[in-house]
Amino acid sequence: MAIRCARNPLITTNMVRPSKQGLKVIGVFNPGAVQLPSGETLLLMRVAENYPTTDEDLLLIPVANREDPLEYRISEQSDTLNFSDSRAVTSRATGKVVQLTSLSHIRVARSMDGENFTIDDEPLIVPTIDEEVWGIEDPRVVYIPEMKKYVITYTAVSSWGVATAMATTTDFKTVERHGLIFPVENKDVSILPERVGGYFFAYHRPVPKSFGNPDIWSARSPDLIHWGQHRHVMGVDASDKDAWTSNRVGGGAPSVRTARGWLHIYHAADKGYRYCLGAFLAAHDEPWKITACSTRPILEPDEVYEREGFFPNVVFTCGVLLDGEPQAAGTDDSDAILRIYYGAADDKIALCRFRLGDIYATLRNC
Ligand code: MAN
Repeated sequence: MAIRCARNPLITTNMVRPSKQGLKVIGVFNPGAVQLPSGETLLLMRVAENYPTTDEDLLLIPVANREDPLEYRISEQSDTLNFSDSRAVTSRATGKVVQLTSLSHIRVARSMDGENFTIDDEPLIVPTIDEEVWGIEDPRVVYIPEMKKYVITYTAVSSWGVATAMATTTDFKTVERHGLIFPVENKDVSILPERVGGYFFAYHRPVPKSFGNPDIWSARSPDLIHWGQHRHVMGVDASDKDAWTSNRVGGGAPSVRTARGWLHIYHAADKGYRYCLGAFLAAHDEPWKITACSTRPILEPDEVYEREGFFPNVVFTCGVLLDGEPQAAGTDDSDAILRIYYGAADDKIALCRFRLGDIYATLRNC
């Protein structure tokens, strides 16, 4: 029932100019998406870069606040460091990440038909503050009518951990930064496009360390900066070690208003770090209450471009658009088309479409 775009993958690394001379683009993925009043579709893409080298034994990693790359000699350091995860170098002693293998920033791609994109040469947002020196990742974007601004939430990474920062823009050429809104370790933050009961709502994904799991939570805020009244929304399936949601769940793009509630497309990973997408509906007036959800994935990494890449077997979305005007609660919007822009195997961007009715048909009470 997922209708993958025949042009997939829509955006690949060779279409993206490096942000600085000497750097190489190794991934373009996990984009946020927004449709402008002109009908133009904008993607806010995560672009990952490192320094190219012909020496397979050498890793040259850019860091935001330094000119020269960090050098890792794999053969010399493999007694103490583990290089098996393409995304990060970890310590063999502690199992903790000591360095990511690339530096990400946020770049805009623009399209009138939603499939053919022109990519800006310059980044929209680059890592700047100390809490971002290992990169900024996985942007979500939503238009907030009362502010007349687009609000962007993105993951900010440093040796201190993974946090979520916020920026706003009106023109997608310049941004105003608002600093961190959720401290470490918390990511996958998406904001509802409307206030509910006078408050803004966000889904977020803290990672508990002593016990508990990486689950989806909600929070509310009077001003998008101060967040409180946190509630647990959806958890991993801890009862089945092989479940597609057994390892982690996390929110995707800002929810879209449908006739049946707020529709949210989320990701889930199993113990083998295979990432799939699922959907849930939440009540219009109580977005922390899930009324129906997927029992099986709505999108799985089946195609070659989803199975093979920088980090294999991943479909991951930060950008979902519902075509047409939202229908009133209780009406039938089954024929409306949902576009899901997603990262495939952590290095390219793809698109799939769904009839809303086809998603509804898969959801069960949970
Ligand atoms: C994490 C995030 C994503 C990434 C997946 C799969 O959840 O860092 O950016 O796509 O892992 O690697």
